Amino acid sequence: MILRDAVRILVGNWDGSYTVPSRRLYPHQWSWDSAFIAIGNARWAPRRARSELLTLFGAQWRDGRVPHIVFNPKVPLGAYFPGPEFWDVRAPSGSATSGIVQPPVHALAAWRVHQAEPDPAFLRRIYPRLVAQQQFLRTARRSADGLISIVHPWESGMDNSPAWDAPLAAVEAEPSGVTRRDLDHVSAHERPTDRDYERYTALARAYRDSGYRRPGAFCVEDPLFNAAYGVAEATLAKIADVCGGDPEPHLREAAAVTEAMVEHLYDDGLFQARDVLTGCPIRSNSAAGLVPLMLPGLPREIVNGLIGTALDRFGLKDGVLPSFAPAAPEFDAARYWRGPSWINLTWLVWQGLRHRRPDLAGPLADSVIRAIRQAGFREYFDPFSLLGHGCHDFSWSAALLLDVVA
Ligand code: 2M8
Repeated sequence: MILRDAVRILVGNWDGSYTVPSRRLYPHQWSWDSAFIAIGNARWAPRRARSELLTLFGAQWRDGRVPHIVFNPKVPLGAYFPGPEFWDVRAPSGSATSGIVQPPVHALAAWRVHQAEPDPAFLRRIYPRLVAQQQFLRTARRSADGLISIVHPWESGMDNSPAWDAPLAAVEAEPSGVTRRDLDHVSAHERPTDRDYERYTALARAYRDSGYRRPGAFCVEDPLFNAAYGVAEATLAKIADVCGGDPEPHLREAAAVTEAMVEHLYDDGLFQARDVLTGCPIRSNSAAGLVPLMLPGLPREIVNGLIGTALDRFGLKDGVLPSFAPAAPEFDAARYWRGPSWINLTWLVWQGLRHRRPDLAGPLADSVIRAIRQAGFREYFDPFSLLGHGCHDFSWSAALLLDVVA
């Protein structure tokens, strides 16, 4: 029944060649959502999964960047803020897009789609695009330490994570020009604040006005984003193998970023973000710091440190994984990325645990099923009561359930 409902939601959110995250709140195509959705669709409709990824990469820019939103021209202007008129840019395909990116989990998605239904032609088509996506990050965003930076909280995918409070405080808010549409659909206490939005808008505008070249007052190295980048390289090695390419450079790059992360971002049981503008670590209790568990070459003592933290600070054994450690003062069980449990974040950590600690991975997968059984396919969940928050019929919650139970 629950599986039938998951498929029903994905069918309802399908737009002909890709899936919207949610009909009303997010009526366009989002980058990392499409990767998670493809992973789930691979379980019952691999053709759709391939289409999902190829449609997204159809809007790739010449410099290799994969925009975080591809706008649907049929959706009325003003239905989502900030919309195409704000970003004011088009991909070579002609699609209106945003100008920022999201965590590069797409190589992993492409590989999972291929595993579900082997299709070397699909892999050969998408491989050069995935390589270009990584190349953009190396060219435009890599520091001397070998880490990739993000220039907007939206690029982290965990928009209002408390990890961004300090770097965001340095950004001048821009009260004018913010027309929030999210509050038409979800109550204010479950979303970022107006102040957050004023800063998001100011940052996006500054980046846009530089031709999407120069970061504004926010530039950080995020452990989730860098882990996704490293996992992408490790996965590209497998894809290169099938496509007759050379896996070696990808393996070297995966090892290099893993080493840089261990050296510069790991601190006392958790990976932390670092502020590129001040050079200072951003110490927080974000579950983003557990996602590097996915990296295949992570040293054993670091794996053990992360697992200890997941158990002690995040209550891994007791139930669903919160996005922020509950004992921390910034924790908020209902407000978006400041504490609630998210299925995609849980899935990423689950991937990291599956082969290392099946005894912990199993209950984590069960917690996804439990949350959805109790609250439905909500966008996020109170990690204690499992009360559902955010929008209903959320695509990646449905998609990743299908993967977790497969
Ligand atoms: C949320 O972000 C968008 C901006 O990109 C928003 O709040 O309007 C985040 O949860 C992000 O991770 C996600 O990709 C997006 C669509 O589901 O929504």
